[in-house]
Amino acid sequence: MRIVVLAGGIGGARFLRGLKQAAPDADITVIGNTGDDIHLFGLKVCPDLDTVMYTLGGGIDEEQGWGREDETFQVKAELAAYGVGPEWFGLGDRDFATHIVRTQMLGAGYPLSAVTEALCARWKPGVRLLPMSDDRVETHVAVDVPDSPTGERKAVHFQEYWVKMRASVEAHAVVPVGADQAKPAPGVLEAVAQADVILFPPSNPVVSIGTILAVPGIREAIADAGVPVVGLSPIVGDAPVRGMADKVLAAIGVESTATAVAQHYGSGLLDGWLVDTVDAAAVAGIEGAGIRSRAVPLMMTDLDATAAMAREALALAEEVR
Ligand code: GDP
Ligand code: FO1
Ligand code: CA
Repeated sequence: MRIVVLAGGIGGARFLRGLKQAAPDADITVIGNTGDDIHLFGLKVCPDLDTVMYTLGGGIDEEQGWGREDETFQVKAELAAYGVGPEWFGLGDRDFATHIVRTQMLGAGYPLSAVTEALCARWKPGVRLLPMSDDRVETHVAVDVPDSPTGERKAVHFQEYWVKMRASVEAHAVVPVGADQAKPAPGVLEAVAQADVILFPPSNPVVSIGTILAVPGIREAIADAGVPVVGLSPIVGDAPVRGMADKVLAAIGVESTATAVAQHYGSGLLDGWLVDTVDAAAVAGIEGAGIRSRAVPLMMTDLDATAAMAREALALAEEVR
């Protein structure tokens, strides 16, 4: 079975671990979000691709969910001693090597998709990991300029909003800068067209899956694939399980509920939507919107629980096929 998964960072990566256990013989292609990418110290950093690669390859800091295990921060400290920041983004020594190799290969002319394949030759994630695009896309967030008498706004890089500001202020708009001009990376549209099932893991609907869908051609290819498209809600009990997805959902006028997120994707894109058992009352309304829905446990507390979620998603896909 050929499965295509659109993935952000932690939510996507952890779900993929469960999917690999649930469907060990499946051929899994992951279309990864690159809107979180940022250039720091002259290096290209791809947080969501790296989170998937390290999580599936066995190099992730499990507790944190991003970055390398057994990490040290000597380079960061040395840069700070030169007064070179940003100090708010914690790039570790082991992680730096990934960004150096990536930047070196990009400088030599390789596209990001080829670079990602080369990095994965080391980590062997057991899936085919494709960036959504080889073209530069960087999400920005419109926020108020503090204390501006004229109510001025400014755009900050997504990482500045998420990591430095901890999404503590209102997001007025979320813009995947460059997405409108970006082309799907080689293999992306082909994988979608050849898929037997397409899954949206419990990734951020705005800055992870929303960004991937903003690359012209990808949303259309999914809608036209003619195979079941099934998602799992990242919102449980009217709040994100982890992180600040509510802030970026508010920016696009979507409530932080499992129902609102399903309706946001819409029945034109989604065939099935899993909600957590605490949201069982939402199932009828989602089905009323033309999307088949089931309430099952959706907390990725361990690998077995996550594999059970993946089996439920595949079972729902068979129901709607
Ligand atoms: P990020 O790029 O690291 O933010 O990761 P993703 O975009 O892939 O996923 C983030 C989303 O995962 C958040 O909105 C969380 O609510 C969701 N999430 C994290 N852990 C769980 C879980 O155990 N169950 C569910 N249903 N969602 C989760
Ligand atoms: N998240 C943080 O909250 N603080 C950090 O210092 C930080 C550093 C970092 C370095 C490499 C990397 O791949 C990810 C990193 N993240 C950090 C996670 C991250 O950038 C965000 O959580 C995501 O982009 C949102 O998906
Ligand atoms: Ca992300």
